[in-house]
Amino acid sequence: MEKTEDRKTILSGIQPTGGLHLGHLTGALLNWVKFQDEFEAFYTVVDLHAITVRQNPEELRTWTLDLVATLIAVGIDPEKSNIFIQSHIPEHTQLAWILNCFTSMGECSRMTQFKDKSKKYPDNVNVGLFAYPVLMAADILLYQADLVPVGADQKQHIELTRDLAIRFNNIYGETFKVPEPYIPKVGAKIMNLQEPTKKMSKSDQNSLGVLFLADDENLISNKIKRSVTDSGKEIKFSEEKPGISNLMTIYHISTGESIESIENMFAGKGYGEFKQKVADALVEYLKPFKAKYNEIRNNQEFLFEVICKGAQKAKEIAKSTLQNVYSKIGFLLPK
Ligand code: ATP
Ligand code: LTN
Repeated sequence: MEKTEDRKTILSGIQPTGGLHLGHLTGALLNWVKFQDEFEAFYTVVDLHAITVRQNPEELRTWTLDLVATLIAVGIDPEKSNIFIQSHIPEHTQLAWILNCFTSMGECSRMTQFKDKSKKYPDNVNVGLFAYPVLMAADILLYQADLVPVGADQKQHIELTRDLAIRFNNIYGETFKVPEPYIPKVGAKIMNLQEPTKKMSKSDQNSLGVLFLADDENLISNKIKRSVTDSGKEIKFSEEKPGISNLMTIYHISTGESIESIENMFAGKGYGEFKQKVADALVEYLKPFKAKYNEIRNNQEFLFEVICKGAQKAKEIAKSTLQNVYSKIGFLLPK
C-alpha cells in the first residue's frame, strides 16, 4: 500500500520475550488492528529491545516467529500493515546512537521501567537497559509516526520521545514529527490475577496470575477461578476492589457489555458465579484467535514473506529519515 500525503502514520512495537497475555491484546494489539485501515501502519517486533534482558538464542528466534504469527492471528493484516523485525533495519540503532548524544543521564535514570527492571535483574543492569527508551524513541521518530498505541506503562517513554524530537527540531530545524501516544480507556493496564495491584507481565515468576493467549480452556478457567478477589461480595467497579474490577474489565472485553450493565447483571450474585461467567466468556472470546494462530504458525514460508515485505517498506522510510538526520548533524555523506 502506497503512502499518500494525507494518510497519517502509526507505529508500535512489542518484544519477542515469550508468549503474549491478555494485557498485550487489550493494551496494545486491539488498537493496532483498529487503526490499520485509517493509518499507514508500521508494527515492529523489537528484538533489539528484548536482549536488554538475557535471552536464549534459540528461544529468541522461536518467539520472534511466534509473535509475528500472533500479530496476524489477532487481526493485523499484512496486506494493510507493515510488520517487520527491528534488527532487520540497522537505521534503528544508528539513529538511537545519535539520540543518545541528546539524552541526559538524568532523563534515562528517571524511567520507571529502568528502575523496575534494574530491581528485577540486579545482576544485569546493562547500558542497553539504561538506553532502552532512546532506542524506542528512534523506532518511533524514524518513521515520522503521528500516533503510538501502547499500554499505560509506556506513557513515560513516549513523553521522552516527544522531548527528544522537540529538542532536535529546536537545534537543527524541523526534522521529526512529534508523536502522540494512544492509550486505550479500557484495558490499558490488565492486572495480575494473583496480585491485582501489579500489572500482568509475561516475565512474572508465578504464571497463575497471567492469562496467556496460548493457555488452554481449562487453564484459563482455573486461573480465573483461583484469582485473588477483594473483601466484600459485591460485583462493583472501584479502586478499592482491584481484583473484581480487573475481572470486570476482562468480562467487558470478552463480551462488549458495559461496566454499568455488568454491575446490574451480577447484582446480588456471588464472586464464584461471576468468575465462572468471566472464564466462559474469555474462553469463547479467544477461540477464533487460537484456531487462526495454529494455522499461521505452521506456515513458516508465509511468515518470512510477511517480514521481508514489511522490512522493504520500513527500510525506504527509515533510510530517508536517517539521511536527513546525518546531513543536519554535519556528517560527511559518502559520494
Ligand atoms: P514484560 O514482559 O517485561 O512485562 P512487556 O510485556 O511490558 O514486558 P512488551 O511485550 O513490549 O513488554 O509490551 C507490548 C505492549 O503491551 C506495550 O504497549 C505495553 O504497554 C502493553 N502491555 C504490557 N503489559 C500490559 C498489561 N498488563 N496491560 C495492558 N497493556 C500491557
Ligand atoms: N518499550 C515497549 C516496546 C517498544 C515500543 C517501541 C512501543 C519498543 N519500541 C516503539 C511503541 C513504539 C514496551 O512495550 N515494552
